[in-house]
Amino acid sequence: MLAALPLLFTPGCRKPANDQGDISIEESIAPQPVRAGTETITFRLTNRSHQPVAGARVQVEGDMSHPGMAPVFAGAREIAPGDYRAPLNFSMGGDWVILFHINLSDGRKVERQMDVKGVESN
Ligand SMILES: [Cu+2]
Repeated sequence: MLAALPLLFTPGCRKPANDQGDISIEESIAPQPVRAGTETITFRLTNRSHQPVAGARVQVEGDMSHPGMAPVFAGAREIAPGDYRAPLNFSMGGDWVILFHINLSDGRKVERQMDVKGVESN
């Protein structure tokens, strides 16, 4: 699974264009600027009709692009229908890629990703 990660580093993949394109994700991260340590990732899932997608189980994974670095994981909590939050521990400064492993309540699986570049070192 980890060996396949570089294939996900394709340009423009923040657009929900490829798989399961009816699910959109809007994400933000706080506090800013992003520093090494625990940051809060907040995201909203919506469907094609812009309705919130509730009841998804989401695991958030943080990866760095250089070898020898273990990924970090966090489970997301749904704080309102379609709104989710996860505390993710950025274990070092640098460029990160966040993967959202989304299990929808209807059983479908969706993957989304977010680039977080230039995380500051502590
Ligand atoms: Cu690293």
